[in-house]
This record gives sequence, C-alpha cells and structure tokens, in this order.
Amino acid sequence: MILADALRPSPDRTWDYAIQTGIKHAVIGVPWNPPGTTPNGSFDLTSYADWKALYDLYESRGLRPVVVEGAPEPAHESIKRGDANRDQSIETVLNYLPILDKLNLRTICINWMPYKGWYRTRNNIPARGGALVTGFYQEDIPDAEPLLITQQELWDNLAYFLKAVGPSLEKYGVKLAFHPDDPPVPRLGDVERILINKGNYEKLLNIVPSAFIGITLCQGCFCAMGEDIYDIITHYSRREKVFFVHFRDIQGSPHSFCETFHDIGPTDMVRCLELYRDYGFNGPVRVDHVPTMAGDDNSRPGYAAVGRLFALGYLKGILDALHYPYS
Ligand SMILES: [Mn+2]
Repeated sequence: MILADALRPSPDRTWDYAIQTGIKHAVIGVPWNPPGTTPNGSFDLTSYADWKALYDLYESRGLRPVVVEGAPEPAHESIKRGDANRDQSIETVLNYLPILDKLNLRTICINWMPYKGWYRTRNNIPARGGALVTGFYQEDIPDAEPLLITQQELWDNLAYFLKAVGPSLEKYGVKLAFHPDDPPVPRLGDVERILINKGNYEKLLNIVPSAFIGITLCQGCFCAMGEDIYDIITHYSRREKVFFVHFRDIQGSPHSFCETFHDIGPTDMVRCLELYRDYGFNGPVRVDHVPTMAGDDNSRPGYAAVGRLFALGYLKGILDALHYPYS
C-alpha cells in the first residue's frame, strides 16, 4: 500500500502531523476557486509551471504527491452539469493529463456530485468522550423542485465525459478513480444521484471499459449503501478496479447514518485490510472523515487534525500488525 494523507495546498498542522507520523505521500488538492469565477482562477490547470510549483510545495516537505483529490472543480463542475462550458472544460482536462503524466501523478479521485458535494445535515453529533461526528438524515432535507439534474442527465454527462477523455487516460497513463456519492441516496433535495450502489458502479465501468477507469473505494460510502463491504473489496480488488482507498466507517443506512471513530464502527477494519493485502492491492490509501476531538474546533467537520492523527496511527498499527507492506 501507499500510505498517504490528504493535505490542503497550504501547509498547516495536518502537514506536521502527517510528516511526524511517517507519511511520505500526499493526496493533493488544487487551489480551489468557487464555481462562477474564471475557469482556472489564479491556478492555471493547463500550466505545467503551476502544477510543478504545487508539486514542489509538497515534495519540499518530503511528501510525494500521488493522488489529485478532488478532480479540480473549476474544470469538472461544468462537465458534470453538462452546461455550456462543458466542452471547454473537457479541453482543459485533456490539457492537464499530459502534465500529470510528466509529474508521474497517476491517479485522480473524482466524484459525480454536481451542485452539492459530499453533504451532511448535522455536524455536531456527540460520539465517544464528547468528540463530534457528522451525520446525514434524509428527513432534514426534503425533496425540492425543480430538479437541477436528473439521473438520466448524470448518466448522459458521465458517458459524454468518459468517451471524450478515455483515450487520453490510456495515452498518458492517468487513472480516474470514481468516488461514490456521499450520501449514497438517489435524491438529495433538488438533485438526483447515481453512484449509489454496486449495480450502478457496474454500469459506470461498462460505459468505456478501460484499465484507467475505476473506483475510489470509500469504505464508509459502500457501507452506507448497505452493500457487503467485504464483498465489494474482494470483487473490485480481483478486477483491479480499486485505484484508491478511503479508510473510513459509518453506522446506519443510506438515509440515516453518522460517522464513527475508525476503531469502534460496525465494520471489521482489520478484515478489510487483510482483504486488500491478500488480493495484492498496492495503491494509495488515506484515512477519511474523522471525529473532531478535544483541541480542535469544529470548523472543518470530518477533517480535524487531531482526529486525523488518531486515525492515521490506527491504520498504521493495523498495517504493521498484518505485515502488510507499505511505503
Ligand atoms: Mn471518501
């Protein structure tokens, strides 16, 4: 496994914790510009110099970038929505793929959730010892009209995109790792969703069959779907479709769930890692969605520094105990 941590493109305490924990790989974020601003804002997605400077920022601290997460929103939001800027945005993607190749950045974690990203209705649910976790409760977000996007439109936009970029993914050796919808529900207020179950993942993988189109196996999302997480890991590891792992757990169902500490959720996390190991998974992994613990404020629910530190240590301890090699 390649043990990595998601680190924002400006060094902060989470960088220090990652480095001090022995992490040597980074899941990098591209400086983000809100939708509606210029497509690329101050960071030009088609500029090698801009990508190289970003790469060097991480590298200078001993963190080798291995995954781009998420797929840069300024380019991808229009593609997901299928709006008037779609073709121009696809052009941008086609222009940055060779740059990623040059930097040996082989994986993009992408989601297919336009308009709303990962979504929670509660951010301060008490967990062990007063730590705080996030949760999703469908009753908190009633259906609204008109729908901004339907399932059919999402599928159509996805097929349009994959057909446009598929050959370039192969040419430049860059993998697209599709993250599940979070929450994995068919409808979220005024938008619909598609990456919500195994059946739809099978459909996704059949649109443009390619060794460069696969999955971000966010364990918490597949658990929330009600899928058998051990079957999911086995099935997609065998097919070499696991491009990236999000180590995470939840309790509940698609329409009603909350996050858990990694060590006390319903999932047997040791068994999950045994399965990745036994099927020879050697790609990147990162911890995902952690509780906010004492010492952190709750300004970044799911991504607080101390909770992350605990999760990293827990993951590393299991890997060592299993003699699962990682770098
Ligand atoms: Mn995730």
